[in-house]
Amino acid sequence: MPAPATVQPASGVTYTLPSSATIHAASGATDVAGYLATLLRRSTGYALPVATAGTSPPGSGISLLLSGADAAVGTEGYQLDVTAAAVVIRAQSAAGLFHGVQTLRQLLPASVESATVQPGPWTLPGGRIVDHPRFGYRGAMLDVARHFHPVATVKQYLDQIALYKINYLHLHLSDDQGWRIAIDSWPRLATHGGSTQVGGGPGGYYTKAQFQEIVAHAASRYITVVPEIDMPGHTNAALSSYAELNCNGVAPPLYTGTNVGFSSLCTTKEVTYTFVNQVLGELAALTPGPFLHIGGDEASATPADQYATFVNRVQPMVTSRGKAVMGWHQIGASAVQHSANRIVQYWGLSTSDALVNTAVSRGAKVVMSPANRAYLDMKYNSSTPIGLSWAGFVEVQTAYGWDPGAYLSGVPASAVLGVEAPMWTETIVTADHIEFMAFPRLPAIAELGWSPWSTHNWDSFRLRLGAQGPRWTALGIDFYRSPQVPWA
Ligand code: TNX
Repeated sequence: MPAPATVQPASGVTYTLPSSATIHAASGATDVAGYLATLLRRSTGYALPVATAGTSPPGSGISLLLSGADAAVGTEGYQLDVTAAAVVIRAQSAAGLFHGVQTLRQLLPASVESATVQPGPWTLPGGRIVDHPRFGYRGAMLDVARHFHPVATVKQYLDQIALYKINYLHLHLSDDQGWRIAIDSWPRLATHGGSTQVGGGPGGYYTKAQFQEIVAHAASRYITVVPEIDMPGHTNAALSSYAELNCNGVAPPLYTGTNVGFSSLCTTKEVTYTFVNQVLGELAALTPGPFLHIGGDEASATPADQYATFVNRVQPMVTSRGKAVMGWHQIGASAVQHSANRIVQYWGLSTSDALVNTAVSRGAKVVMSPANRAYLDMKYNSSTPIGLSWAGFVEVQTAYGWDPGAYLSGVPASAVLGVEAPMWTETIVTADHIEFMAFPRLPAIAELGWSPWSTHNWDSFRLRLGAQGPRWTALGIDFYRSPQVPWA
């Protein structure tokens, strides 16, 4: 999970990890080898020393090599060979090896995920997998604005989404209810704007050091962080922090409800552009990844002509820092210009969208997050205790049953950069809530992003998904036991 591109089982062949095994790592693969060793030591209790490998596999143990892979693996894929004597993962990049390690985990018994030593034996089926992703962007989004989620929760979510070869984490860092990242040039954004959340709890924000800690943890899981500052709407927390950002010069109170579409930066004031430019400058400096997300959704409190003027002025503030603009698909409005390598994120309910078509005709790429399929904050059914239902109920089969490459009319697969599963947190307060809403739907979206469409098959998917249950239990993940899935 996700289904590999090609699998050739070797019938009757198995490999059993001996207690004396060594992990051999090519130079450039030692980080991944260390990650694998840490993971396997916990449940096997074996020493599993990491040694430097040459270019050819040593014939025993587990090898992670950066040469000799089938060319089909590309930049992010891997080749995994399991014989009676050894396990060898080959890739063209450390990211490819990391993805191969996720597959290796799933070939071992579920108890390999346990935090304490388990009896084994640690046996895997023999064969060859040659695997690579369908799409380059496989994302998850966490809204840390409606309810603040501390660094430890974000790190744990990163560890969980990495299991399914997700490679982007989009952090929704600002909204009406909270501003969650320290900005030196506008300090009240965090100290005042970050001081509450939906329902009126204490909120919180990330210092720059904490944000960098998240970025670094993500990088150790081969995940790139996409930070979002939502504008010109969804900005009450900023407007409350600085009176001058309001057209009437009056700061509104902080907001702890769940309405949308009532706030707007003052698009006719020059100070607004100084503000946005400084915020994006500081954010770009904290972001090694290629994208800055500028939001742009539900700006109903901004007149349409001013919306376009605003986005047209903001986009160059992103590209001048060497980043590409990402935004919700409303930035596809025809009065808004294209900007280099722009990404529009589709979150609508329909299978055709004029704004997306306009953006694509000008060269934009699309990340697919249709709310009635990919939103992890939608309830599973009418009795789900948390979540929203404005886009409908989203059971596992609904989350799985669509093709991101052929979903929107007029948007060919070649214009689709990938998929993203957003988790809005109006009702999602704890790490446990995040797990319950993400599992099992996140793996469904991850498979749509990774696996070739030729492998798409609900009957196979639900069986493979059911087999993940004991792994989640061993990992302490509290998941929704969908009646659509035969849980192992
Ligand atoms: C719509 S989707 C929103 C968010 C809400 C979400 C709740 C989008 C771009 N905007 O502001 O949190 O619905 O599901």
